Amino acid sequence: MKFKGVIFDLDGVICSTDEYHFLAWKALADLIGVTDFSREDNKLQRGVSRMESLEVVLRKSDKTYTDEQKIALAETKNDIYKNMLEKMSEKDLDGEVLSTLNKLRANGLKLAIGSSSKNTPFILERLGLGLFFDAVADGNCVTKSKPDPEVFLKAAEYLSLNPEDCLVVEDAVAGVQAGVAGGFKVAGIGEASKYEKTTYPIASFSDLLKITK
Ligand code: B16
Ligand code: MG
Repeated sequence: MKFKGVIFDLDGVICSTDEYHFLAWKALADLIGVTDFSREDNKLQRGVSRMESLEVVLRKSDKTYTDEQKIALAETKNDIYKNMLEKMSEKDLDGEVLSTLNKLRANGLKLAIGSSSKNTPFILERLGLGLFFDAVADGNCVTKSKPDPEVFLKAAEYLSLNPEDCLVVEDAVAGVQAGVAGGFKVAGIGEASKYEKTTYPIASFSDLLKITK
């Protein structure tokens, strides 16, 4: 067995909340008169913190905002996003993702989450995965966001495993950079499958079964 554990990013890997993030940022951009916020801009928000994501929007605005106003804008976006999350249920967990997670566990691997999101506990609960993972490291327990490796190093520590024994699974360039910086091998899906630093580009979530064998 090549690995003892797998650490999954959440948004864009376990579930499609990356789309909700985009829609909520787009709604906030419209509210403040930034009408050309695009999916290309959204790629720069993947994996990074909420406040760093806000800066991606504000770079497109000609107005300046105080720190207090920025916090209020981030809260407005998060309220829009949480409204979308509230409509989620176990039906939003892809069948291939669930069966692959169960097979990885049956193969003896420890499974963890390593996400920048402060909404991680709520999303996992909505998906029926509230008690599923052996460890959860998220935006609530780190001081530095991806591409810093802190969240993945915490997840490995919670699993009592060394980075070289864990595979990180990511959809974002910043997330792959975080994994590599922490000494992990990284499987990349979606956007991350096209990134040159990704160790194992994958087309489908179940490809993880081949990589970890
Ligand atoms: P929140 P991940 C990241 O989650 C998202 O990719 C990123 O777009 C978002 O800004 C960040 O979480 C913070 O999310 O506002 O919910 O705390 O991809 O690391 O699972
Ligand atoms: Mg992600």
